[in-house]
Amino acid sequence: MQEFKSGFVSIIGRTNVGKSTLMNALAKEKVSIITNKVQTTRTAIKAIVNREHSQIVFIDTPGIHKPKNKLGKIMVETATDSLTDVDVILFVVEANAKAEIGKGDRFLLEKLKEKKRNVILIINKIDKIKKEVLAKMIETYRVEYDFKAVIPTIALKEKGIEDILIEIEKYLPIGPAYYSEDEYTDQTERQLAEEVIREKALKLLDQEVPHGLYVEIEKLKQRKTTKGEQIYDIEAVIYCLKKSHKGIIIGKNGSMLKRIGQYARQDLEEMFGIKVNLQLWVKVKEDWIENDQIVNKFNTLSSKKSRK
Ligand SMILES: Nc1nc2c(ncn2[C@@H]2O[C@H](COP(=O)(O)OP(=O)(O)OP(=O)(O)O)[C@@H](O)[C@H]2O)c(=O)[nH]1
Ligand SMILES: [Mg+2]
Repeated sequence: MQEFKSGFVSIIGRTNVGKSTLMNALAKEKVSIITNKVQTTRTAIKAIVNREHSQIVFIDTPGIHKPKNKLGKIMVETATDSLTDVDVILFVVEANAKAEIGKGDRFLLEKLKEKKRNVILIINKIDKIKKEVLAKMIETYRVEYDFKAVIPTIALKEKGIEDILIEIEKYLPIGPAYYSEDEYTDQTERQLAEEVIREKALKLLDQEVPHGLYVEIEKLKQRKTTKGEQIYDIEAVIYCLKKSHKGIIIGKNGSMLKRIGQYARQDLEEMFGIKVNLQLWVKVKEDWIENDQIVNKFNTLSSKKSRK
């Protein structure tokens, strides 16, 4: 009989390479939010994948970038901290036409060399390059590090996903499941809702406005309507850095906020499988991005259940 295995797998890489897209594809669930903007993921987010002979706990992490504020610093720390105490690391890089190793990737490679862990290199977005370039990229990286495997993927189209799962299983220790089978993430409904609202704001807003946002759910409660239907009442505040940003988020006659709310509600209804009544407010909290008390709550890695 095949013995059951379980373990933790950290997904790391530069910002915007497709880590969250990859994790959602691995989990077959929307756990982490995705946008085409940099620095989308802010905290370590777990997705649990149950297989016949294993349970794999993935940790999606904020992208590596040059931090410009305290929030950024905490984000990069969260990502690098996640390299410790995991069984496998998925190092995700983006396919590029020059087959080069960029600065951010080089920084991570050096970190990986210090850690001596099982590292699988994922070359994502291979839909953007030619086959010859991919071969060159694999070679360039292989020279730098003794990867357990190199797997090219198109996370967006869920290509290469099963290969990753099979490869990871080889390096997991024998052990029981950490989470019960019906759990697919460690995030609460409140956190999932906050992230979905932030995703829509990130997607709809431009320039520096979306990066200065954070969302807080103030109310999340189920109720029965007069028709006997179950509905979720969700009230949330979108905090921004400046008064001028507040105006942009609300938009002309409230049009922007309405759009953010509409898109978020659609996703939330799908996610929770129940009707949602969503109300959004916008408030200014100047300089929160440099405020220790606020940004420290984004450093979730140490405070959350990891190994039991
Ligand atoms: N062409 C292409 N685009 C992809 C692929 N995978 C992801 N993307 C896109 O890349 C962008 C970034 O994806 P994310 O998953 O948010 O990237 P991330 O690495 O989690 O980014 P951060 O959280 O900011 O570090 C999105 O627009 C995705 O749709 C892929 O295989 N091919
Ligand atoms: Mg992400």
